[in-house]
This record gives sequence, C-alpha cells and structure tokens, in this order.
Amino acid sequence: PTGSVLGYPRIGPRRELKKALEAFWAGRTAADEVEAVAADLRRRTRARLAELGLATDAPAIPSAFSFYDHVLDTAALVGAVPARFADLQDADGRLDLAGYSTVARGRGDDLPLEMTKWFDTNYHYLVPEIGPGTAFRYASDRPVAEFAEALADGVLTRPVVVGPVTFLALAKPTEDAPAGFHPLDRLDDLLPVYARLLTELAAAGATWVQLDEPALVSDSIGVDAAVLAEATTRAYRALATELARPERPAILVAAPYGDLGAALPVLAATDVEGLAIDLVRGDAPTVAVPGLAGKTLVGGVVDGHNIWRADLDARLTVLEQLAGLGAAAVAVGTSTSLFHVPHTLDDEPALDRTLVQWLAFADEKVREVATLATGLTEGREAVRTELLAASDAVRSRATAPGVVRPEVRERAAALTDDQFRRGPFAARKAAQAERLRLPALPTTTIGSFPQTPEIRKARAAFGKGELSAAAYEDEMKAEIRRVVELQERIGLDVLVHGEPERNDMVQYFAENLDGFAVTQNGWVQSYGSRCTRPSILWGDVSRPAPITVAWTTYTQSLTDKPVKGMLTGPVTILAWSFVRDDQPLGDTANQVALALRDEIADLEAAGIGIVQVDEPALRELLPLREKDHAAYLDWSVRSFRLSTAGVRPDTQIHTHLCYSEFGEIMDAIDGLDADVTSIEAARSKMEILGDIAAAGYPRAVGPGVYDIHSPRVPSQAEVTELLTEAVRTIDVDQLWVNPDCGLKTRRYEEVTPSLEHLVEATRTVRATL
Ligand code: THG
Ligand code: ZN
Repeated sequence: PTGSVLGYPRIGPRRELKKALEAFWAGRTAADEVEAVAADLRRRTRARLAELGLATDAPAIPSAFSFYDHVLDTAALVGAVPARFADLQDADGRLDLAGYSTVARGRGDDLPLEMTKWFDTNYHYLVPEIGPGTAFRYASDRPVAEFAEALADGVLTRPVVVGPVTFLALAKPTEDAPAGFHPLDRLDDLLPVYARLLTELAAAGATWVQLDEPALVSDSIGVDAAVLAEATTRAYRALATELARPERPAILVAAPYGDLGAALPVLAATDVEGLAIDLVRGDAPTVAVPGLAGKTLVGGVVDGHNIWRADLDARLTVLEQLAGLGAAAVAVGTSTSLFHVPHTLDDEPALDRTLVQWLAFADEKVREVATLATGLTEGREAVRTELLAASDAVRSRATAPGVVRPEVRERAAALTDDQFRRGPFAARKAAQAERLRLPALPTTTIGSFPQTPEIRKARAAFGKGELSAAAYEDEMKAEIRRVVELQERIGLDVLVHGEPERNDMVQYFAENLDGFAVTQNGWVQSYGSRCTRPSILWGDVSRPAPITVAWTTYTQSLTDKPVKGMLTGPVTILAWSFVRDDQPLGDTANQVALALRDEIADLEAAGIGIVQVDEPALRELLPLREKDHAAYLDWSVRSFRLSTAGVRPDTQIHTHLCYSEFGEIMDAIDGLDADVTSIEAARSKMEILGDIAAAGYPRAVGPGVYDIHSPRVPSQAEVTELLTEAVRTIDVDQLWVNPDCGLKTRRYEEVTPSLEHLVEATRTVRATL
C-alpha cells in the first residue's frame, strides 16, 4: 500500500460507542446490541476510509477497533487476566463483553486494572498485571474475526495489535512477583501466543499485520534501552525469522510518538517486512540504514496527534528523501494512530471558516495521506492543485488577524526575571498563617464537586438558548450555595465553589480567553467511554475580561471560612488543547500564564486569600526522551511561576498534580514554588511522603488520603491510619488533608460520607498532636 493510517478514532462521530457501552453497563441493553453498534461503526469506518482514498484491495485500511482500550484488548488476547478476575474467563480463557468491562471498571473490592497515561498523550491505557505465574494463551479471536468481517465486506484490512515488547514493557508486576521481576522476563512465554495469532491471521487471508511498538521511542517507561533492544531482537527473531511466510502475514512494526533513535537499526536488523516511523516528532534518517533493503518504510509525515493541516509540499519532500535510504518501498502514513484527533471537520458548522481552512481532523488527514501517496507514485504534477491549496492555507495562517497580536508580543518581550519569582517562603508562610488562621492539618478539596444531572441539563439548555443567562446564573448560584452549606456542615476548613459552571477545566478557560476556539463535536477518547473536546489554541492569547472573579467572590460572600479560587495552569491548558505549532510551546505557555496572572491579581484585589492553579498535566507533557526533559521542565515551571508570582506574600498559592511519578518531577514541584501542593497518593499509600521528607522539601503538601477514581467510600479508620502515618513521616505544619483529585465524576452518595470520614479522621489525629 502506498498510503495508509496507523489507526482511526473508535468512539464514533457522535460517540455512538460511548452511548452503547454506557447503556450496557447501566443494564439497559444486552451485549448483542453493543456488538451490533460496534460492527456498524467498523463497517462505516471502512467505507469512509475507502471513500477518502485508501485502497481496499491492499491492506491500507487498519482493523484497529477497541471496545475500551487497546492494551486491555491485548491482555485479553493473550489471556493475561489478573487472578482476582480469573472467574470471568471461560474454559478457553476468553472474556465476554461483561467480563472485559469488569476488568476495566472493577467490581466491589476487586480493583480494576490501574489506568495511566499513554505516552505523552491525554489518552489513558489500562496497565496489564503480569507475574511469574501469569498463564499466557491464545484467548481471543477478535482480531481474526474483525479481519474476516472486513474481508466479507470486500475490504482487505491490516489488523493492528500492540506488539509483544511494548505490551510487556508497559505492564506492571503482579503483587506476588519477587523483587527484581519485570514482566519482560516473560517474553519467551508470550511469543508463542503472538505466533499463534499471526498464523491464524494468515489462515484467514491477512497479508499484513501491524504490531505497535511505541515503547521503543521512550526512555520514560522504566526499562533500560539495552534491555528493550535485546527484547526486540528476540521477539522479532521468533515472530519474523523463525516463523516464515506464508505461515504468517508480512509484519509492519509501527513506532509512533517519537524518534526511534538507536532503536531504528535494531528494528531494521530484524526480518520484519515493514517499519512505520514517526516523521513529525522524529527526524528522517539521513544516511542509509543497513537492513532496510527489502523492507517497506512507512513515513509517518501526517501528524496523528495535532489538528493542523499539513504543508503537503514539504511533507512530500521528506518522503522523497526516504527513497534514498535503501528501502525496497516507501509508503505514506500518519505519525500515530488518528484516534487522538476528532473524526471530521464536516461536523463543525459553527467553527470559524478561516480556522477550518487551517485544520485537518481524522478524515481530512486521511485525504492528505491519499494525496501524498498519489504525489509519491505519480509525481508532484498529479497533485499540483492540492499542494498549492495546502501551501496557501499554511501561508494564510501566518498572516491572519489574531495569530500575532502586537500588544501580546510586546508584553511577553518585556518580561523581567523578577516577574517569575516570589519572595522567600519563610516570610510568606508567616504572613499566610497570620492572615488565614487555619488549624493544624487544614482540610480542603481539590476544587470540583459532583456534576449532577441537573447541572448538566441546565448547561445544555443554556447552550441551546432554551435557558436565559440570568436563569442559568441563578441555577449555578443555587448549586454553589448547596456546595458551601455541605462543606460547612461537614466542617472543611478551606472551601471551594465546586465549579458547577465549568464543563471541563480547560475548555472553560478556552471559552473565556482570546486565541482559542472550541468545537461542537470534536470528541476525543480520554479513557474507556470517557471523552473530552480539546480546545484549539490558534492565536495569541489574552484575557478580554475577568473569568472566575464573580463566582469566587459570590462564594466568599456566603461564608466566613476562606474560599479558594480555582484556576487551570498554563501547562495543563496547553496539554489538553490542540496547540499552535508555529512557535515554541514555552512562548505560548507564557501568553496563557500572563492571562492567568491578571486573573489572580483580580481575585486578590477582590479579597480572595487562596488561589489554586492546577497543573494535573505537568507530567503528561514530559518528553519521552530524557535528553529533552531539562528544557521542558524549564519552560513549564517558568510559565507556572509567571502565572502565580505576582501575588502578595500573604496570598497562598496552591497547586494540584495528578498521575505523577514523583521521583521524576520532584525538582519541578520544588521549582513551581507553590505554597501548598496536593498530589495523588492514596493508592501508593502515601509512600511519596517519605521521598518528600527525605528531599528536605520545605513547603506544604496535601497527599490525597483517598482515591476518588473509585466509587468506594473510605472508612474513617482507614483515613486516620493514613494520617497517623503521614504525621510520623513529615512535619505536621507541612501537611494538608484532602482527597486525591477533583470530585466531578463522583456522586454525592459517595462524596458526602467520604468527606465526613476525612474530617472526622483529621479531628482524631489533631487531638493526638
Ligand atoms: N479535562 C481534560 N482532560 C483530562 C481531564 C479533564 N484528561 C485527564 C483526565 N481529566 C481525564 N479524565 C476524564 C474524566 C471524565 C471525563 C473525561 C476525562 C468525562 N467526560 C464526559 C464524557 O465523556 O461523558 C464529557 C465531558 C463534557 O461534557 O465536556 O466525564 O478533566 N480536558
Ligand atoms: Zn488530580
């Protein structure tokens, strides 16, 4: 095939899969109905991809569906289900849709597989648990059945499966595994299952299979590069050399999300038939790579991870350079699967037409791939019009109003170092203690309270124009009153307004800042059935008017307790949006930071004494290659400081971070210089507190005392035990007490008793001090 994509959105243009799954989980429909919706989505996807120009007789169209997560699919495929869920497997190791859902979502005290970020994206995968005793077996015919389904429909697809090295590299050891064990130790036991899959696919008529090995582009998954290289050599010796064609399909190893670096020659030296490399994040090799002769090289020149229309002419030049590397064939591809971008621009009638011209969602990217493929095989002349249109679009973006705004540029250019620095922490600590007069172990929440069906309904009605702005504001204020009353009744010390007016913590700010656009149907899967609609940061950013000040001061008017203002930090706003690619991220981050700085100044002037600036995604944008970490941490930390460093010493700055490997970013946390940092810690039983104490970290921390990602209500005794341990580990006046994340996705039935237990436990421990 000369043009292909590594994968395509699975959730459906109108989130059909989400709706089907959630109805099934709620017990409203049967598994058959979800299967029928999924089969229909797959059929429509194949038809759409063919219509957009991908071949149906060469394996250009991927078979890359998933009900929930492709890593979980792989675990199900190889029978790697944790012992606590073994009863869900049938005699052949298979999971049905209900069992598969249970492994993903948990049941009672059986915790689901842990969820964590997929490379440097906003997608979360489920972490397989592999131990010395995990029994691998060929336990699912889904990849084969989906290939056969497509073939019966007249489409020869290319099945896509996570490769064996990445599957094990991303897995974690089971609890009973001995110290020093790593799932990769089980590679030799796993490979026969992959070999069986390949022979089954060949028997069904598959000519190519795609094995995704993104682990090879990352230094950040805790596996040494030499270990990964050795595993890669061993895996593909077994699958490509020892298993010969025609017993198996040709193998395309895909390495999305970054530069293969030294792993490229390792892969090239194997007997796989094709390599797909990321030429958006990575650079094209400039000298011939031994081993490429005889292989197909798929150049991932169309960005699968961002939504800007490609400069096709420049991309074609990159593809032409690949021809000089000695590969048998060069094909056109995307840098990653397209499931990180929305389905199509056709469903965005309200998006500014000038902006639309600059963009490409999944379908438009498929067209770009098809155009490049024609250009590559038939020459530039054959696609002259398309190349010109693409170049025009790129050029018009550079000079369009709003992309560069002199007043924003001038302010950024005039920044001085002292705008990034607050005064000494000791003086701040004293001033804040004097002003806030909080008890020992102050209790608070991360910011959001449950988004009830009533709030969502009001927002939807307001959006459709069925509810007036005044009526909407009244409803939100009524909700804020309820949330304040609840917090006062429970006895929390620092209150929040609960964020009822925010759909999403990033989209809300995007809607209220200049330089951003938001979509109507641009849903992107975040995990399982959950989606977000990333905003589009296209121009210079500024704040036309205060955003949160009225809501926050209204809340403060309802209580004598301090109310914490709630903002989303610059790095997270960037991480969870589609961001302009025409200037360094650090420059964009500083523009956002200045807008937030003004918001904080207004909050402070309105009498608010505590402001939280959340950076849950600080870790997410950490580059996959270690050599790039320092530069990233420098601009990200600086932008946070720019947003927060303008306040008086007696104004307390909080921040919140999620999903972090704290060892990795301890220096960054220190660099943020927030007075109080709340962190996810409940699941790790607060082990990180030891690290924080050992590092001599001076400022306050709020280790989450319970896991909000599960519906479980923690007992008071359990929280007391965690807190008792915490005060033993770290200085008591450094400690805050809070849940480990926002409460938006929980229900009041869970939140109310959980917070009651948190406050009671705090009182118990306070009494012992
Ligand atoms: N916002 C954004 N990205 C995020 C989060 C966020 N990434 C990380 C983390 N939080 C992901 N978590 C979630 C949790 C819930 C939902 C999505 C991502 C969710 N979404 C609704 C759904 O799918 O039904 C839709 C929300 C809406 O109406 O806007 O529940 O908080 N950007
Ligand atoms: Zn969080």
